[in-house]
Amino acid sequence: MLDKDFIYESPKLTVEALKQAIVSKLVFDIGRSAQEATTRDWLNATVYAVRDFVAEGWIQTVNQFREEKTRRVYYLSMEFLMGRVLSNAMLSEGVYDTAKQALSELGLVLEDILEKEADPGLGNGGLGRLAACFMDSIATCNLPGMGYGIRYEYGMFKQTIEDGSQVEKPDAWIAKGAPWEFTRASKRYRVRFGGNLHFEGEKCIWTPSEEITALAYDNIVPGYETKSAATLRLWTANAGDIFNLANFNKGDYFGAIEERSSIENVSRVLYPDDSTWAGRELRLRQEYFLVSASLQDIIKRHKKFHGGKIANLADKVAIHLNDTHPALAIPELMHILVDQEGISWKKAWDMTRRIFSYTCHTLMSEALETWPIELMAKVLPRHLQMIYEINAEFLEYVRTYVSADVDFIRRVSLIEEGNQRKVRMGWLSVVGSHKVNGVAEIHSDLMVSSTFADFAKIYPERFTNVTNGVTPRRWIGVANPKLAALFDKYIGTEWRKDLSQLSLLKPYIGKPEIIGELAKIKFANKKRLARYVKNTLDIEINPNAIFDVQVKRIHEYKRQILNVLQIISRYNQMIANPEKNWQSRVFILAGKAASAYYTAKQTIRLINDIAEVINNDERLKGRLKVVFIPNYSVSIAEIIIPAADISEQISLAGTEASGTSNMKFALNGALTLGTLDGANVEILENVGEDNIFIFGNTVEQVEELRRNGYSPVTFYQQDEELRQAVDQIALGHFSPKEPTRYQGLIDSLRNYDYYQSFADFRSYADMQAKVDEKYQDQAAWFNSTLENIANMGFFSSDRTILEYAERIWKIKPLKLEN
Ligand code: GLS
Repeated sequence: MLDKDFIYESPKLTVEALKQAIVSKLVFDIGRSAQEATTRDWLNATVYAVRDFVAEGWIQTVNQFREEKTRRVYYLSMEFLMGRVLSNAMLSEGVYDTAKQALSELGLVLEDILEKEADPGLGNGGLGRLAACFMDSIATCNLPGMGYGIRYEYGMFKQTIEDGSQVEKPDAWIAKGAPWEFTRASKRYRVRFGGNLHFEGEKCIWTPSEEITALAYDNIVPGYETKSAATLRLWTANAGDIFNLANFNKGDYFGAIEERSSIENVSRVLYPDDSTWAGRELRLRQEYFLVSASLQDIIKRHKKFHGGKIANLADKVAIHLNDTHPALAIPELMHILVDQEGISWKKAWDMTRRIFSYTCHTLMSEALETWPIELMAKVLPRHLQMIYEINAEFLEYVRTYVSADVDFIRRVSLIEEGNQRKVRMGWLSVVGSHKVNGVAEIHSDLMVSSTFADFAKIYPERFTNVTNGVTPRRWIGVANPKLAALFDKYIGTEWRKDLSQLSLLKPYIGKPEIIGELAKIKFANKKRLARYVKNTLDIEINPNAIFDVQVKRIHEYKRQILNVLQIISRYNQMIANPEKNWQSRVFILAGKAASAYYTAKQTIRLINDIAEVINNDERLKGRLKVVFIPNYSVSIAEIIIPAADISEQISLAGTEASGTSNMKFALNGALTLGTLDGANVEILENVGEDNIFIFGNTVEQVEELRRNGYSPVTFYQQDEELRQAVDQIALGHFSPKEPTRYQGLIDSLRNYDYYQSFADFRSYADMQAKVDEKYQDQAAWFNSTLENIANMGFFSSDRTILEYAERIWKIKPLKLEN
């Protein structure tokens, strides 16, 4: 038995020690000699060596949380879009340069090794990436917190472009090995589904008919320059030793493992859609799988460290619902407290509401989850029954204290009536939480004035705003090392942990030296992106042109189509007037379309079709290029974002809850071209109107247009440039082999244009002209860039997470022992 006071002395992090560690991992953990090792073997050996250093602090943090019995937060999310880990971990541990040198002495190039790391795509877009930034901030701010998610075997699909169209390929990321994770063979829980209910007196007994096992894998999330590290626990469905011997003996080999595969399907694949999800049973099962395994784990841990006591759970535990996806945690906790722990309903409900908080990430009605009653009754009968009880009590409260108006009651009921009755998960999340927040000021305001207006009357104190943020470690430190070095030179290194320090750059505004350096860094990053584009797409782009970038999921509300219309109109003007001194531009787009979302897929095809025509038109002399970069992911974002001059954030006002790429771009010195939507509004407030290009209708104007019967065709008729662009698409100018390819798309725009692209076209195109004009004066441009950066300190996920900690979770950063 190890002495309690035994102290593990980690080796000093010299180049020599790291070299030894890497080679030792290669030989003893991977079983390869240096002579036969592949780059992937070296990657894994390096990961194992670095992981040792991180693990030490991690174990210490976990122990300290345990000993201090601190209140903790558990962040439940169906998505964590973590990105590659190694370079971030090395920077956090301060061993980046040491590792580079160690590898170089072993005859290896660090950058080649980093490129081999898989980029786990366990999320769709902003929501999942935000969860990853939050984990990074929880660790860096020494907060007692832990994330829970699903270890999907297949992450977000790989996007390839074939003949201009998106083709989805499976992303079997685990197959390459997941060297960061620790398998927790002893952390396994039974998750049960189906069956029936019966009552014994007052007591409801659930007899499930199916059972699967959830197995834990722990991922360490290192904090920056702190010993602290957070845990992200991901669950895998495991069929254990289920094997149908009867089938096997009959020679039915598939039958023998059929049940096993159907069980393991629960953690097989991430739903590749975050806004128009398919209402399938598998998704419901996935959500419950996450919730049930996580809650069992949370309660087991709590009891272990509080002498088996559960009564103080709400004092010690905060659970956060990342959107409605994990909302089943509310009835699940009630089920545990009432059915298993024998706590009274009233007391259990009081505890539940003190424990949960919920973030609403979207106001798109199709993204607000509802589950058909029949499905819920089949998969989770006890939970449905509990939801009915919660609803009855809630409606009773509303009738007594708020309003007896039948229509109001119908609207707020957790059960949607109609041909098909459904459970409203957003409503359940509000009723079962003590705080509900939106993710940017404008979004939180709209949340209480539209989607949750009735609930804001019932629980006015429950709603709040916490504006999103991003981690500067990844989005500047990893993605843009040259810019990071510039900051270090002028304002010191603290900005990585306190982004408000960027304001120390303000005295340098207008100083030619720093502005010149900024311009050089941007140029170098543009050259890096140009090389990537050349290597992957064989398209030459000119780093002296404006790099105008729109990268995000492809969705009608994000209005890639507005960008396309403006590009075509620019193209037409250049062709009509080729001798004019046109500002060179490269339009760069990237993003995935949900596999069943036809319009989004058509949009990708259209972008590639116009790229084909424009890029090959010699009359333009290379002054206009359009590039669609396939398979947008965290690691591709790390190349694109630092290279952007213009960040396109052009969603229809009132539709993008926050956006977070807008923050990453501005921090990397791109100027925002955007509508008054989401966090753009707060970016404008921070950077000032001279340093941002704002256009388009406001939320109020959008609503007024809708109220008065918006007629896109009127805008089409009035604006000749718009009309020409629209007609060209409709008549097959960009798809000569199939002239009617975009007929449907254009008909829908001309007749409905739900996201009002036509209404905003003119002000968008005019603002684009102002961009050209401003870019002519390079000194003024880069001065704006600097002013932008210096005013972006608010948008750190550390600030965001500390707001959650203080105002919502009521948890405090830990003072770490050295
Ligand atoms: C999203 C929103 O669409 C984004 O605007 C937001 O920045 C993000 C994180 O809060 O959440 N909601 C969603 O369902 N997917 C998102 O990216």
